Amino acid sequence: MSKGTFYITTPIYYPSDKLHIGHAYCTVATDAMARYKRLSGYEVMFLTGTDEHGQKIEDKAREAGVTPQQFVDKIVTGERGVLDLWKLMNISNDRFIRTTDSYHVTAIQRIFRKMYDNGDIYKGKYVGKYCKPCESFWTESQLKDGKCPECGREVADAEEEAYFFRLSKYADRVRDLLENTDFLEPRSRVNEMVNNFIKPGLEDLCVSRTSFTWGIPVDFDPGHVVYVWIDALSNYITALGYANDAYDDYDKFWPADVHFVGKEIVRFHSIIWPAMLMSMGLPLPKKVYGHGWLLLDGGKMSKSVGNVVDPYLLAERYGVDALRFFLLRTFPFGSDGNFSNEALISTINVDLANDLGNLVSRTTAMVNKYFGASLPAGCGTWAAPESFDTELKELAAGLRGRYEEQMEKFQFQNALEEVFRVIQRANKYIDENAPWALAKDMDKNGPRLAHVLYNLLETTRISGILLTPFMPESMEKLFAQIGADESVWTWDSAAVWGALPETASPRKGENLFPRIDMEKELAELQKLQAPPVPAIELEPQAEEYVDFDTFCKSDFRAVKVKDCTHVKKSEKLLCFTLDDGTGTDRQILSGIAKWYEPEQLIGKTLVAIVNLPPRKMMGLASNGMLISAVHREKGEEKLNLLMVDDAIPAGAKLC
Ligand code: ME8
Repeated sequence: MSKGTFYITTPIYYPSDKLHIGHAYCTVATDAMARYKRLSGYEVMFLTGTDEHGQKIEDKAREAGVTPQQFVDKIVTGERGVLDLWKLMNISNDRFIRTTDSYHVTAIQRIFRKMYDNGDIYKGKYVGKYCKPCESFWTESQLKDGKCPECGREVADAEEEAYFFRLSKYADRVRDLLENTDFLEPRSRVNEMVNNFIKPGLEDLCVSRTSFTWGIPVDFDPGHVVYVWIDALSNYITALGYANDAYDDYDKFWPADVHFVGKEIVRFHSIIWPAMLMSMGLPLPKKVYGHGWLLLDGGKMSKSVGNVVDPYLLAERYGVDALRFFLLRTFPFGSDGNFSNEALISTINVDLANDLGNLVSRTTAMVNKYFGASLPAGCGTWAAPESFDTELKELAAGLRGRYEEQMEKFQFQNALEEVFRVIQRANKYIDENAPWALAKDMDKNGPRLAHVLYNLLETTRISGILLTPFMPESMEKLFAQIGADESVWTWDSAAVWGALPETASPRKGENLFPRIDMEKELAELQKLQAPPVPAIELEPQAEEYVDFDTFCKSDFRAVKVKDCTHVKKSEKLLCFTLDDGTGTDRQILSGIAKWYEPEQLIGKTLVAIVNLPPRKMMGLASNGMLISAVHREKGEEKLNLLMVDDAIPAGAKLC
């Protein structure tokens, strides 16, 4: 019998670059939560996906020389793309949405029209600031030192005809939602939203663009594409079939139980998203939880900063479960956490190899050594329990309740702390009972020894069930080793002491979490994580000699750029007006527009060969050639004009 439904989402990721461990953090947390809810009897809908529109993607695709669709396809479905990463991380999502999916496109057009028809979207003129990397509009008052308040980068002036969403109309209702309900957690994020965004006055939001095309066209005004955040946020309902026929479980799962989102996008989820839903007359999600960032060297791990950690590398070396466990065991979900290789290895060594791994391997080895295939019947009860027997049993039997309390608050770290308190207690119990001493006189102590080992197996089983949402594969192996079959891996049995049959057959198996040599491993990781040296390809050197007198005939001179412009109708050519020291300007055309903007070059001192015969290009005369250095990097041609010290006067001969 299902306890009900549970709908949980991650943000949908920008396929602008390969995802890193920071992205995996939220998805692993969502996965652990979804698995926990399934285990405890809920019918779960776990949604994730990709947010594929916007100017940033359009620009990147252009740089890569492919269409935006080809660009996103490669990052989403290509080798080591988004889908591969979720497979690697053992993510159990029930659905995956791409905002380029046709059903979503249709649904967004309907949603936009609905908000327009009810008067909440109107046409106006947008004047403001736009941060391209964040795809965010800002008003002057929101800028921080004139820059994007989110990423600190330069913002550009933006003015265009645009549609606006009457966000201001919903300011009071949203404020009430934030201040007087548990809609947004952790609570600290509420003050941030109210003080930074609502109190200064919520302005209407620009929700269409005309300056690029990679987006969902407004169907009644196709020059406009829908603002990416309207498109992206709506994924949470379109993926259930809202305003489309691709799915039909909107009524079953909406409103969502929780949206997990990174702290920098709480603003969109706790202000814009509820206001959109209010405008559409739809129920609001029950909760938005804003988690912290994974930091590296104190800064947010992000591809544009270049400080990312590759999940493939870590998962291949330590196993996916160890990595999943580390992410949720080490950092409190609501706060930022500093990633380090030391912390990762130390968590694996202390919690997994020492505490859990040792408990399993010592217990199963002792059962096999002292009793063969299984413990004797009757070992589960002991007429006169010692105080430490009672303590261990009570602690283990009550674990599920304490764990559940933390999981319901998304406090993964605390839930795991509860489990490990029991595991540590069990290891202490081994020392208190000294089974190796009991085993010296099996006739006298055999039944007691069997009871001690049964208690250890039972504690391991209960802990294993509650660790399953975090480490699903390893826990299956653990159950096999302690001889627990599926009937005693269940949520119900996690609260029942004694569910493991006394005569279950444990067997010592492979070491679940091998200990890592910290020093050696750190050195190895440092080598592996060093940024790759770009592969530079050079032109092969000429094999033929050129005779000296011929070479000396080439007249190389320092020249100063007086002016530089694009040549009309040519994508490649720049036209230079140069001071070559003769007193008469020299004009040279050069096919370097791909690498330089004309303004960058004015005033620079360059090198030209001036005694080449004049040539005409695009109807313009070119008298000589500018000298550049060329090479290839990752297959792409790179060019740098040779620039010399500005102290060198125009016309100086180079020899
Ligand atoms: O924001 N630590 O996409 P995104 C923790 N498309 N979380 C991190 C992180 C880090 N170092 N780096 C990124 C978007 N994230 C939008 C979402 S939802 C309707 C649209 C998290 O790919 C980040 O906080 O830039 C965000 O929650 C998620 O990865 C996706 O980021």
